[in-house]
Amino acid sequence: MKSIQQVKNMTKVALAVAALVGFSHNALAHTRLDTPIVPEGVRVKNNVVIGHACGDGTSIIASSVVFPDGQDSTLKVNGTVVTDKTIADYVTNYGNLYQKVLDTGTFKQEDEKHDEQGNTVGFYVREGKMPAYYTVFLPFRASAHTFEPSSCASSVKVVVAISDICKVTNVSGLSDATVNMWTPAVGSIFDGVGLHGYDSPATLTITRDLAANPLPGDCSEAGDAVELIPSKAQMDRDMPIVVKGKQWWPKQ
Ligand SMILES: [Cu+2]
Repeated sequence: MKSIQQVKNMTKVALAVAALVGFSHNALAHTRLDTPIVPEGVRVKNNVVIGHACGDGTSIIASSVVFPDGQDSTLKVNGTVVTDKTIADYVTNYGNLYQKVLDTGTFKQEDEKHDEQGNTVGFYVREGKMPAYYTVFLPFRASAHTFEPSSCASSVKVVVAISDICKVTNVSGLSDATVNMWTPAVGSIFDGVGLHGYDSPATLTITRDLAANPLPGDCSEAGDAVELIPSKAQMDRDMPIVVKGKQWWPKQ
C-alpha cells in the first residue's frame, strides 16, 4: 500500500500535469473555420469552430461573427494594400455569399446581420453555454465564389472577425477574462491590443480553379494572393450584437 504522503505527492503531480495539458490546449485551440480553404466555384457548408472559453471554469455564452462587406474593406495584393481596386476586380460575385445555417442546439437565439442592401455581413449566437473544455461548431454556408477571369488573382483570403464572449461587459470591460476576440487589427474597438487573440483572425481562402479559369498570359506564374479585410468602420458597426434594435453586447 502507498503511504498517504506518496498519494499526496502523486496527486500533486497529476494536478500539475492536468494544469499543463489544460493550458496548452487553451493556448493552441484558437477559434477558426472548420474548412479554411475552399476551391473556386464550390458551395461549402462550413463551421466557426470555437476553441476555448476564457479560462478554467468560464463558459462561452455568445459569439459574434463579421465577414468583410466588400464595400469599404481593405484589399491587399501580395501583402501590400491597394486602393485603386475593389474586390469586384478579383471576385465577380462578392457580396451576400454567406448564410447562417440555423442551429439552436447550444445557443438558443441567433440571427444573421444584414447591411442596408440586405446582404449578410455576419451573424451572432447567444443564450447558451459552452464549457471551457468543450468545442462548439457554428454552422454557416459559403456560396461559390467566382474569380474574375481577367484578373491575376490565384487566391483570395477572406478575413473573418470573431468574438467569443464569456461575460457581457461594456467596451472598457473587454479583457481576456471576458472575451476572446479573433479580429484583424484595424483600429476598431474590437482590436483587443495585448489580448490573447490580438490580430489573429480566422480566414477563409478561396483558391482559383486554374483548369477551368486559367490565369491570363501576362500574370506571374504563381498569380496574385489577394486578401480582403473588414474595415475599422465595418468592425465598429457590425461586430456588436444587436437584438431587436437594442445593442446587447458590448453593453452601452
Ligand atoms: Cu487560444
